[in-house]
Amino acid sequence: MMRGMVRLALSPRIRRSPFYDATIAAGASDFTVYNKMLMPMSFGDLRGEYDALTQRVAMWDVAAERQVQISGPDAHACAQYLSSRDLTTMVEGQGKYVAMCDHDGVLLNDPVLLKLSGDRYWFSIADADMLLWCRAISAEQGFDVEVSEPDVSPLAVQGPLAEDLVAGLIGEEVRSLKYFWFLETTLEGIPLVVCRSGWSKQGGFELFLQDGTRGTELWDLVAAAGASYGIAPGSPNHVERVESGLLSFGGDTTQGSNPYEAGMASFVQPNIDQDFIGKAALQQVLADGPTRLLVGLEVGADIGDEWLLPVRTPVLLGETQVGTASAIVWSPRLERTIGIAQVDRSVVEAGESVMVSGQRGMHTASITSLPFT
Ligand code: THG
Repeated sequence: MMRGMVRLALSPRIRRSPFYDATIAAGASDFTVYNKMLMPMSFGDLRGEYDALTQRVAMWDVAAERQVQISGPDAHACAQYLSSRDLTTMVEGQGKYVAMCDHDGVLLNDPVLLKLSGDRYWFSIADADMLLWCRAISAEQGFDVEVSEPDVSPLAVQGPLAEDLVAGLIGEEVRSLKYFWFLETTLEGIPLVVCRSGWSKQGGFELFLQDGTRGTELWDLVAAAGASYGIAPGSPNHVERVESGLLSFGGDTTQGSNPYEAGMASFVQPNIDQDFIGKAALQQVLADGPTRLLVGLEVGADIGDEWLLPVRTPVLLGETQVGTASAIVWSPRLERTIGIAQVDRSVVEAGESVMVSGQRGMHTASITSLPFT
């Protein structure tokens, strides 16, 4: 069924999630490697997984979204220096979507940052070695912090029925959590952080398991509580995230992309008083304007399942490559073919139509802003 099928020889360097056994038992069929950990990509029925996510509720092993913990007296200063967003008003129990950049303003990661206390933060990271980066930066800056990867593994519960399910399981207090805010609790003695978050626009929570020996137990509790809601196992959903215009770091971005080229302009504040890595470079990008923009594509062809998996394909204007499409999908919600691409700003601003290549030839596409409506 899946394009590009390979067999992956497992070695100890490829880590197992605490939910690995449970996902295998639930029928996980396809995995990727993310932060050196196996992450399920499908349970064999991508359309069924999309329907569960958008109509009912889905559960995803996203343990590969590892945490980089910054703890100690300088934790706040260190977290701020690593983030291109103002953290001064952030309070305990709050999370924020932030960009982490290098000194040239290049996007290194797009984590959700959780403030557990005044001296303890978690960067919940996308796929890149941020532990090394954070350790190096904190040491070079002389911050009085410890940088570690704690035993923490998120399990996402996403979909229109997710809130009822999690409220029944954890307690009614989860209903009043604002986006990316969280509480600490236990479920049958399993220590959890429960956060209103997740990589979909269907609503939901992530249960951050704080004891890696109890993954199967947590998975089974959620699956049992979810049975009456029609819960199904799934994974971060390629089609829904394109419909919702959510950034896939490392998928939509290329080496050297800055946050403005990744659609993260509203999460970057280069003109704040605080110093942070890449500040001067980002001020320059803001002044000059980015060279490329992350945009939506409306593709004038019914491609069916031609592009079931994320693939990169050139975006052309005449003979010239003017961008790269990182996803093209058939949208069941919009009933048309849509995509996400990085395209030269001049082409976007001129309102040009472009071409993208598919397995069966070239398709015309018009450029639109994200998210799709
Ligand atoms: N869960 C956890 N950690 C993660 C991810 C996750 N870390 C990496 C990656 N995924 C982070 N990526 C995103 C991208 C977008 C959103 C969440 C995580 C998101 N964005 C909304 C938007 O762009 O419209 C809202 C942002 C806002 O308003 O602040 O939800 O999945 N644990």
